[in-house]
Amino acid sequence: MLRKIWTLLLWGLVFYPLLSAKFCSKRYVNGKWITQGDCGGQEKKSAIQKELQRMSAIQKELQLREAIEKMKKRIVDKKWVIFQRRKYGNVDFNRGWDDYVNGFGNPDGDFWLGLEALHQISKERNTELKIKMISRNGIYWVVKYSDFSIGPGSDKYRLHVSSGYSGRSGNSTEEGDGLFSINNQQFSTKDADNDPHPFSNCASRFEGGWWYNRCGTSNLNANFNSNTAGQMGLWWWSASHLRFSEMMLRRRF
Ligand SMILES: [Ca+2]
Repeated sequence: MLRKIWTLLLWGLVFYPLLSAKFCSKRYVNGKWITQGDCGGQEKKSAIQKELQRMSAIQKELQLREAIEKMKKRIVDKKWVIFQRRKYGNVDFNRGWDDYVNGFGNPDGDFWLGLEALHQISKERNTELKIKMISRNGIYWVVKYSDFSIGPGSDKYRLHVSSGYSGRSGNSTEEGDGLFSINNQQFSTKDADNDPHPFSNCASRFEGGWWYNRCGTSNLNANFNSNTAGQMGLWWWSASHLRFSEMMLRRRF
């Protein structure tokens, strides 16, 4: 009999925490959270989860800062500095203003360097722009603007490109000055509509921050994986659903 009681007690010790954890619940009563059961395990788990997310965000931030430092050196050395890449489609570009200002993504993969860094690098107005693209049909082409700079945050990082545009693809669909209609426009994101379209927030409509007009002739920050009817994915002039883009700048003198 005594042995049976001991056995029951032992099983109780094993199962009680499991059962009570299983029945952990929280209710909001009269302005307070009431906890029922043992929620300690779950809280600990979510704290660890949060800490891991924080560490991963810090790591990404450091990678980006490191990339910016390297790029500053490349700028001094008059080498090309890549500031935007779309290749894998695994980074979300449908982001808010702060992300576009500070940069996001992985500098070895898909990323956006950040508007503030772009402004700092180009503010002396002696930088040129080159963009490499691959269409959905696999056609590769390059466009160049001999003058490229980004205005300050107080002017919403306005785009300035020269008229000295040159393209090279050998295909009329891709040929075209994709920045023509958005030159001298401010930057817009889904939460900061600075485009002149009176009825639309172009950044929300095309799922990515960009310099828009009404709405424009290009967007290399649009939804890479878009296959919704009416959406064009990454587009340049009359070519839509591009499979690759790399935007880069270089000091001219
Ligand atoms: Ca608008």
